Amino acid sequence: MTGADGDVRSRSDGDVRSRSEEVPSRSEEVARIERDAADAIGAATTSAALAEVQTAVLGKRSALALAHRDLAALDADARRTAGKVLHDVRTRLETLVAARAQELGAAERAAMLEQDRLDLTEVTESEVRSAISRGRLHLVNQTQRELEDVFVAMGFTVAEGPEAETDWYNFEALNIPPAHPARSMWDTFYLELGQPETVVLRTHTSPVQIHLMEDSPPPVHAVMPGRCYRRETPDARHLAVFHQMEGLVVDHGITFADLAGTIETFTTRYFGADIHSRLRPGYFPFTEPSAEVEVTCTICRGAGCRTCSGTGWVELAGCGMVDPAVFEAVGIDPEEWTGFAFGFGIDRCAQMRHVIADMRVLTENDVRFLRQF
Ligand code: FA5
Repeated sequence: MTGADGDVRSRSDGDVRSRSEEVPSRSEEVARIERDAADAIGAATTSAALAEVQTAVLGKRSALALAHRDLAALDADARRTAGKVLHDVRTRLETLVAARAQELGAAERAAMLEQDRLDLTEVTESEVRSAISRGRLHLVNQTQRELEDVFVAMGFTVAEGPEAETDWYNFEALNIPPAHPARSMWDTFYLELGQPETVVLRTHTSPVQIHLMEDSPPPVHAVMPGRCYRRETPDARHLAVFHQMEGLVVDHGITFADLAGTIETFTTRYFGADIHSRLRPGYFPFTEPSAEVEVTCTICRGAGCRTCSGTGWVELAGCGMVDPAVFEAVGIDPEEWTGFAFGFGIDRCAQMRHVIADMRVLTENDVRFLRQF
C-alpha cells in the first residue's frame, strides 16, 4: 500500500511484506493513477461534473499531487526521473480534461440552442386562447369592401382621395361658390381659413371626382370610398364622422338610364331582390338632373318609425348627371363627354342591410354589438 507518508505502508495486521511481492512499483502506481483519472474524465457527462473530476484528479488533494509530494523521500536522481514522469502524466490529464470540456461545452450549447429555438409555426396554448377572441374588421369596413366588390364586378375601378381638402375641391370645383346656400347643408370642420387657402375636412367624397378627372382623361368608371366629416348632431341616421362611396362614370353617350340601371343593379346585388328602392328627384349643385336613392326602411318595413322619421323610406345616396359646369372646372369638354355620379352612405347601407335601428352604435365600440358581424 502506498500513502502520503511513504512508499510502503504496513497492513493493519502489522504483517510487513517485501516490496517485490505485494507492493506495486512506483511506475505501476502512477500508471493506475493516470488510468483511473482518464476513466473519470471520460465518464463526466456535464461540464459541472467535469469540473469536479478535474479537482479530484489534478487538485491539491489528488492522488497525483500526493505522489508528487512522495518524491521528497527519493534521492536526487530518482526524484528527477520520477518527477518528470509525474509531470508528463499531469500534462496528458490536463489535455484530456480540456478536450472533454470542449466536447461537453459544444453539446450543452447545442442543447441550449435547440431549447431556445423559436418555432414560428408552433401553436401555443395562449394563441389557441387568443384565436377564440380574434378581432375582425369593423362592420363599416366590411361594408366598404362588400360595396367595392359589387362595383368592381360591374367594371368600376377603386380610387381614394385626401380627407383634408381645399375649399376648391370640396366646394368650388363642384359648382358650390362661396356664399352658395348649399354650403350650409355641408358645414364642416375648418382646418385653415383663407391663408393661403381655406382647408376643410371634406364633407363628402365628391371632391375625389375632381382629383380623378384632373389626373386622368376620360373615360372614367370609378368608385371612391372614404371618410367624411360634417358639423352634425348625431342621431339615429346621422354621424359627424361617417363614410361614403362616391361613384363617377364619364364616357361618350352616358344617359340617366345608365345611372338608374347602375343604381338598380347595385341595390339588388347588395341588398337582395326583396329590397324596395326608388329614385326621387333631388338637388345637388354638381349634378343636373339630380336624384336621391331611397330604400324601404328595413327597421319598420315601411310602416314608419323613429329611424326613418315616420316616412317608411331611408335615403342611401345622392346622384345625378354630372353638371357641365363641373366638366368645365376640370377642363373636360361637356359637348363631347357626359357622365353620372353618385354618393352612397356606407354606414347607412350597413344600417339598412343589418337592420340597425340607431346608427350611433357603429361608433360606440361595444364588442357585444360588433362581434355579431
Ligand atoms: C352628398 O354628400 C353628395 N356628395 C352625394 C352625391 C354624389 C350627389 C354625387 C350627386 C352626385 P348627401 O349629403 O345627401 O349627398 O349624402 C349622401 C349620402 O351620405 C346620404 O344619402 C347618406 O346615406 C350619407 N350621409 C350623409 N350625411 C350623413 C351623416 N351625417 N351620417 C351618416 N351618413 C350620412
